[in-house]
Amino acid sequence: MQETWRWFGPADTVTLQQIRQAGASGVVTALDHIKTGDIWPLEEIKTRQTLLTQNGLEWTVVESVPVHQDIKLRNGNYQAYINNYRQSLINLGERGIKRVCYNFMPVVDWTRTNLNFELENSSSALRFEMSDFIAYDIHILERVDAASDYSQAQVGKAAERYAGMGDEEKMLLESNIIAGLPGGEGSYDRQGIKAAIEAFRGIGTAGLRRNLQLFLADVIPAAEEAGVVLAIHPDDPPFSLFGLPRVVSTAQDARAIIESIPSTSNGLTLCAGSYGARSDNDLVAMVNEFGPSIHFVHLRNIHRESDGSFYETEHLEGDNDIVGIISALLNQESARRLNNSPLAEIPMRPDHGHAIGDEKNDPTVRPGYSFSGRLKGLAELRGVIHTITTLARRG
Ligand code: DNO
Repeated sequence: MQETWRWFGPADTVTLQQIRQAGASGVVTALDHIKTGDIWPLEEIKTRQTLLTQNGLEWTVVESVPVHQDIKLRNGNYQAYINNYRQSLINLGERGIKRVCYNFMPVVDWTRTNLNFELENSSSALRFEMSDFIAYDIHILERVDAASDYSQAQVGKAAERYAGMGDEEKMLLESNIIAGLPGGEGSYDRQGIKAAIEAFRGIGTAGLRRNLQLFLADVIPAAEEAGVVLAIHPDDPPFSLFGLPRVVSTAQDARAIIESIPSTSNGLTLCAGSYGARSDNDLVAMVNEFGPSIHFVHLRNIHRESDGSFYETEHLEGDNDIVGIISALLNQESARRLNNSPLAEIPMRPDHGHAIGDEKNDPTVRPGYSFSGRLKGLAELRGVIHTITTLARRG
């Protein structure tokens, strides 16, 4: 597997030199300054790529070329945005950048309620607390009919939670949920998110799924022509938020996407932490089943709780069988090598890390994207990969 590292561009507090020192050879980055829906100009792609090569690094994966909400809704300017998307893929292909991650989550990208969840060793992790989210939805956002999307027990627990919250806690919860996390697309204020949710009201799971398929039908031929593979990122968390549908949450969802347009360009990002937040997703089985379609991997771990809450654990602790997932991925790579696939080596990045040491209270460190936390994760994952490949070589 190729070790990669997510970099948020020249404004990132982590330098390219640090990324090399961490041992990664590839960078996962995006032109986040370009407005969602606009074309990524060839020149700008080249500038970013040159900067990386000058520092001894390769631009391995684009994460993400965001999909405009009009495309997800298939209204407004969606046709123009789709044309732009195709052009961006063609421009990336022209520079030899072959892997593009994207997602199809409506309104909010990845979402957590607590960005500073203190662990026993006093480092901090990201957490999604179900009753906090529901308390926000019903009592702070006051989304119309929100309570009807939850069970009575959930509503009761959320009411209790809300009653115990101070004003500051409410404000922090709101900003954690709606202000947007690193690399995420949506950043809203309260009115803005209400309007965005309203726009998706009534679209339903079938509608969103159809719009995804139509989008793929429109862009996959361009991706193929450009020699680019797309890798859809799962919903994070992998269940409905704000009563809205999510269509990339389960093995069944992934299967439906792959089968809708059989093409190497129509692929998946295996985000272990996202799919793994549901106990009914068997990640090792998913790697075995979807292997040839997996073009990018996010390795991280979570601890699940019975009410749907979870927090991000150490990379080798938690409920995901990371060793099993990596073994299955390495088998997949061997199979690809036998077929002389040009995409044999699968890029992985240590996804998120705890805020440890000085980075814990440093406001310039992006939530989940500390240097030391990810460095620790990468080193541990590298150890697993090294062990498995060494033992396999020895037979
Ligand atoms: C979180 C990330 C997401 C992801 C996008 C993909 O850490 O995995 O921001 O990059 O949702 O489109």
